[in-house]
Amino acid sequence: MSAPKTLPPDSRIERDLLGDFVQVVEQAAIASARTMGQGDADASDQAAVQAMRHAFEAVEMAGTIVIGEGERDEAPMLYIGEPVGAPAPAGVEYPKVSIAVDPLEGTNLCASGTPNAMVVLAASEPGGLLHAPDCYMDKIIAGPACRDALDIDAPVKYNLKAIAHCLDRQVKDLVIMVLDRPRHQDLITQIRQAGARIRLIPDGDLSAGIAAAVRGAAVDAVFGTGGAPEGVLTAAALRCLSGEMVARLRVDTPELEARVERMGIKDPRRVYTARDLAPGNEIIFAACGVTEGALLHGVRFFGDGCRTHTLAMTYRSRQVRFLDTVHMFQEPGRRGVRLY
Ligand code: VTB
Repeated sequence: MSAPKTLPPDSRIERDLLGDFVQVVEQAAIASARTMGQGDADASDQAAVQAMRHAFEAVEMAGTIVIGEGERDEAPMLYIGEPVGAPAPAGVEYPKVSIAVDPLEGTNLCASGTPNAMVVLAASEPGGLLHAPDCYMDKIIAGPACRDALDIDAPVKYNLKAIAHCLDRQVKDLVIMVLDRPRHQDLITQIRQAGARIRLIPDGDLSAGIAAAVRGAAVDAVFGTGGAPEGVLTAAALRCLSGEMVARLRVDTPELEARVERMGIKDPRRVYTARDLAPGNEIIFAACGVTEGALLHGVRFFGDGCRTHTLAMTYRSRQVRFLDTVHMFQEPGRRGVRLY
């Protein structure tokens, strides 16, 4: 009988770390949910960042933040390049992990108690997530049926027809999600003229992108310009869901051009697919709802505990889990679990 093969640490990411990352997003969601509706977006963000940073300390990994709260000089915690994870005992090698976080996607949504705020994390082996600059990104996102059908340089009408064709529908039946921003006025007009239906969202093109890749979520595609870091996180989720995405950085100032070059991006006009943005062989994507949403429930407190709703997905092992968890704040045995 041959000896059992030991996988190298970097190919054990999905197997060993999924449960830990679920805890990380849940702790951040619980902390930020306590600030819901208080009208202070910064305080909501800070609560999520601190809880996430704290929860990372218990994870047995040699993690590095590749997408986070900003550059080192502008963010004290979860800055780009920050090492995270528990210190390894002598002689033990923890897996090296690249981590992209959006500790509170939709800070304004949380601060105003509006749907769809969530905590998001993606992880991969080193090199598995693009180090995207904090700039805008043009994006078109759709579900697995639209494989290779999207063209970011084509007219809006063309892409809508292609999506309708892939989904075996008519353009007038499509629902397109667009961030409600003045920069999208022309895009909105073009979608309307083509005859498709639109859902305008105040924030959160990340959760919209995930919804577009999930059947039955009542959205067929996301069009428009949103954050590039959110774009990489969306791509990590789409790899797990086999969704489609085409995207391009919006590099429109000389300063940004210089920054993008410094980050090692050779062609700032490059068209990226989900695989280009999140090329990892091992990918974990975890998101926990903060406020109630279309994809995930928000955090519900009940005095001696709370209940969270988390989406946890892996790429290589092809698993999509929705986790409904009761967290008890009391010591064990003091009170029972109430499932409501
Ligand atoms: C989007 C959206 C985010 O930022 O990426 C957006 O998904 C882009 O920035 O929820 P603007 O607000 O400047 O349009 C958020 O709204 C916030 O991170």
